[in-house]
Amino acid sequence: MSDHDTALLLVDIQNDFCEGGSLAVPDSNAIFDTVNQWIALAHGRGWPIVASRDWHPREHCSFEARGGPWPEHCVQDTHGAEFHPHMQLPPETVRVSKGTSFETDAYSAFDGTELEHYFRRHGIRKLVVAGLALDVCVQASVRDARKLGFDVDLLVDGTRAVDKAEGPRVLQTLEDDGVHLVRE
Ligand code: VGL
Ligand code: ZN
Repeated sequence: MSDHDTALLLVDIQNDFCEGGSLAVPDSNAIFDTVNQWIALAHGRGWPIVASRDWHPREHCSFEARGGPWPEHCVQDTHGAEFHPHMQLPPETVRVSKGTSFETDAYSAFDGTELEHYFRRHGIRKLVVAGLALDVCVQASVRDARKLGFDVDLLVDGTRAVDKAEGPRVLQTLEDDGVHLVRE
């Protein structure tokens, strides 16, 4: 198989979005088997691996204390903002930070990061995507990827929704948008 044009994109797999975190996604710890299998596969095939992280300054506009929709989460350089230790990232993983401005939020890994340029420079046309949360940052990232013309495989077992009831609807919407849903 020729797959020199494929990259693995892991969205926001950080302590605060996992079980025990301040914005814990239900059942999120169930994603690690799939995530780590695909990291190993990507590593073996020499695909670029990109891990995005939500990386907010203190008093970010998305926090409830500022009138935003979310509890405080992923504050820069705190434990909650660290990549979850169960995710076995190889050293050459490209880390991308987003949501770093005080007054602007960024759900998509492409928003304000110039990640598109990194993929283009490496001749990437296809993305395999997993991460948290399905109904927030994974959805936004995948929609942007489709708008930018990337082929997208979404790892259904490697993602979970914050609002559990939203999960199936989001998957359907993404599939309608041309995303390939991969169930192991
Ligand atoms: C996210 C809520 C707030 C996410 C980020 O990564 O899905 N969700 N900020
Ligand atoms: Zn956030």
